[in-house]
Amino acid sequence: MGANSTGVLAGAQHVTIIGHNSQIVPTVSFFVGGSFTVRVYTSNPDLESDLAPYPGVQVTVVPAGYETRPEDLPPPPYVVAVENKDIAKHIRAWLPPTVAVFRSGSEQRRRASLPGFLSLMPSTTTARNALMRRLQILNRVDQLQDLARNAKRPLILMYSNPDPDAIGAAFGLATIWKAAGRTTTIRYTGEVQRYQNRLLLSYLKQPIERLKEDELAEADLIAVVDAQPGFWREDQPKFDVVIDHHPRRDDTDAVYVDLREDYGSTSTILTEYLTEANIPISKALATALLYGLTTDTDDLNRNAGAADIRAFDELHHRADQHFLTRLDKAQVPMSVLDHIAWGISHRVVVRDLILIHFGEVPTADIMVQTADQLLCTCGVNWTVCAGIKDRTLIVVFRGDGHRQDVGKRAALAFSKIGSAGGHRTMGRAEIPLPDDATELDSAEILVDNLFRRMSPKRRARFIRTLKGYLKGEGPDDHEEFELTT
Ligand SMILES: [Mn+2]
Repeated sequence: MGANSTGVLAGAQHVTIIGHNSQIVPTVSFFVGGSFTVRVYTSNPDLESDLAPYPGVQVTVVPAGYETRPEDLPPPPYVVAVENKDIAKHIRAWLPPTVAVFRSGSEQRRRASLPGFLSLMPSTTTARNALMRRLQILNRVDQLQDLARNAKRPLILMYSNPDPDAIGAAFGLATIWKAAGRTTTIRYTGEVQRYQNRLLLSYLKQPIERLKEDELAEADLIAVVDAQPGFWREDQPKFDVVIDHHPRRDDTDAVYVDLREDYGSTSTILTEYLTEANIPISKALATALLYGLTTDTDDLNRNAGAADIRAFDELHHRADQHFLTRLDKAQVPMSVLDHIAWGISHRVVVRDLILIHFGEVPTADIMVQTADQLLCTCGVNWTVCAGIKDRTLIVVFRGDGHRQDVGKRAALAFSKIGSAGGHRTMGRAEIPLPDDATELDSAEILVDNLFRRMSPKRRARFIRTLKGYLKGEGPDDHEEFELTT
């Protein structure tokens, strides 16, 4: 890549090198290779002929000691190529005020010498460690591909209901095996339940299906990703390959095992294999791997380390961002919309709180979705949504965690009469209703426990309002307006 092709380097096509040490010829060669024009000031007259073969290099011989500043010194950046500290100081004194002053050679040399100079090259140790890491990964990819070359029917199995990380990792491993000339069957043992995961599978257009009875017996190379053989409590298949980031189980054993507990996702491991081995990552694969990585690490906020951030960097420009946005936004089931609408128009606002009591609900998901959605209201720091399911009053708390701990609030209000708790931004209480309690009585239980310090008069007004809402009409049924074909 030419230096002109990137915006970052566009302003630095010229460099001035000052000195005479052994690094000067390789340094000039380095910059000429990047299409830089190079100006050299040196006390060594031989360098004039040594550097003659390099195009775009202008050499000026200066008196030894570098005590006189040349009149025609170009603007920064500068590379100082001397070993002697005093001479380096003399040269630094020539230069205008700038941060772009390098010392030739690697980091190690610089540390042992002078402050105030940037290092031109990473240290040999840094470069060597990066290469060793890469060689280890390449060795792993060789092992994996050898296994595939010796097999006719490779099978990747995902445990139970596959999540995005398992799907991304399976697709990644199948791609590595495809590069070795094998077509891999990808299967799961449970069901794909979450809407997002079904959407992902239909987007990927890969034949990823539930395991059929004879497929396991027919396979001659079996891998598990994002799980370990011990996850199967019965009928555990005999696995040849295990790639996972869950804590190692004592009984995990296979021909090929790669377990990285310090990685945020299994998709990260597969991304490393693919990028280091230079195996092309399609848009669909990048999308699956990135979705696996970001769901497992909560967008790099949880259990994410340097490897995960590197993988994110490799994937995000290759992935289908519009589809990922769709996956991210698709959170509310259609059937919940009318309940959210009812909730919004029957809300009670107490300072920075929105409280809604739905009464009897078909599913507790209604409270969860509504509490999540209404937290986007300006001036609202927490939401509490209650409802009754199976004679249990379920109270869902959501907060921004900024000024309050809703898990603590949930516990404080309801732990004496039911199970209650959570963490700073999410809480939940489940209170079994007494046999004789009606839907209307549940409003009293809710308000009396949640607002113990409120004056009885205000509390009574509060309860009256909620009861009024519960006696009114419930959510509309919008089915007739759906124009789905
Ligand atoms: Mn995972």
